[in-house]
Amino acid sequence: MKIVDIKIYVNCPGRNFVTVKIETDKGIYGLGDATLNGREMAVVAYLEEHIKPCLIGKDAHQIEDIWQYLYRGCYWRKGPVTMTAIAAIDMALWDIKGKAADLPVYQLLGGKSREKIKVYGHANGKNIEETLDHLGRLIDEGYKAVRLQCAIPGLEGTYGTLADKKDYYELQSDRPLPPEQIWDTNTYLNFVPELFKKAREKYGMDVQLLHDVHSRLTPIEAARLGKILEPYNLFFLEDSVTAENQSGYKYVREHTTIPLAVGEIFNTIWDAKELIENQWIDYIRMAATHAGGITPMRRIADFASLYHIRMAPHGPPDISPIGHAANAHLNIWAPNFAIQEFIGFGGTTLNNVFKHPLTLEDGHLLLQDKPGLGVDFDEKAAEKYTYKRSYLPVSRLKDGTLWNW
Ligand code: CS2
Ligand code: MG
Repeated sequence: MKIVDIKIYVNCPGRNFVTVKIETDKGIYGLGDATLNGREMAVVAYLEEHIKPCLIGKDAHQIEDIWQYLYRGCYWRKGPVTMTAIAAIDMALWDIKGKAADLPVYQLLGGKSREKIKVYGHANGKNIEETLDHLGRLIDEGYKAVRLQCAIPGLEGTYGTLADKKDYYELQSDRPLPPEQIWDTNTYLNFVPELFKKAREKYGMDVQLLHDVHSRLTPIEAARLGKILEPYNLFFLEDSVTAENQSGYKYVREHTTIPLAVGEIFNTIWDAKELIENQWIDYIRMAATHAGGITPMRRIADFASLYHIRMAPHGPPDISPIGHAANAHLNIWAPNFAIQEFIGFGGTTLNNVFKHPLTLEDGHLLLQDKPGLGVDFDEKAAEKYTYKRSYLPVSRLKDGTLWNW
């Protein structure tokens, strides 16, 4: 089965998405997600100019060899742009193989380890009371696990909080330049324990609570936060420290028993190797769209399982339904799957463009049995949602120092 064309679509149904369609001489096509929030057009260029010419005429069934050709065959390896481009090709090839075999992709991976996929939602607010009200609504909707993010008093635009929706960056689509936000670690560390104390007082210990620090602490600050939060029994504390220096997590691990999660910005297994081998973390947050696709995610899941580490794939609204479907097939198969981040997709416009096989029920995602990934993409409908350059925010300390956003 020969690849005869590769089409790349950049659309903005609520927010920017990049979609890859691989067409074959047998009339079967496959879809892949190439969305990299804030750097979409870099991935488009990589696909159009550097990947597409090499793949026309290749056998679409040769998933592994094509992955090695695109990864190992490129002298300049790794990186989010490269691996997101490779991921989209890889997802599309698995989609094609599933359609050709008339089987859902999870069957090609080895079948089901579970019938449904446990998820966690996002509760946000401009203060603790609003955040806890949102938590209560999500509990009523059936979520068993919820991430809490609350604006920090006195800090403009804290990560993950809804300022009447326009600032919830994943859904942002008209941000011509990066907005700047202020961060202050001391204010944050003095505030956030109260959020979880109040959450437990109001809702008890059953609901599983999570929190995303978004890489803003040093290892010893993260260790301090972990210790303070231990009584509130979090499911995990995410991205407490940036992980370019993986051994930073050694210092966090030595001081606290809070479960640690990291990895949404990792793009190859090498970004996580030390963390996994030393069991410095408990959950790995890598997901198909930014980690090179389904092919490497199988390897990462198996490697992590040797060290008691479980899968908790990244799943914000800036991963398209194709990327979420790829995660879902991996989650149904992976013996060491734990939890999937999922807050739904960015509104009705998105549903005009993507038809996906996922339904949310009682805090779990159900994956409809369809051949391949089970997603469809309406190119015609997508045309009217034109790409708008949009940036993620930039973060600075009060003295102007550029900080991790
Ligand atoms: C966040 C992401 O969902 C998460 O855990 O870290 O929403 C992240 O901020 C966005 O994907 C960035 O585009
Ligand atoms: Mg995160």
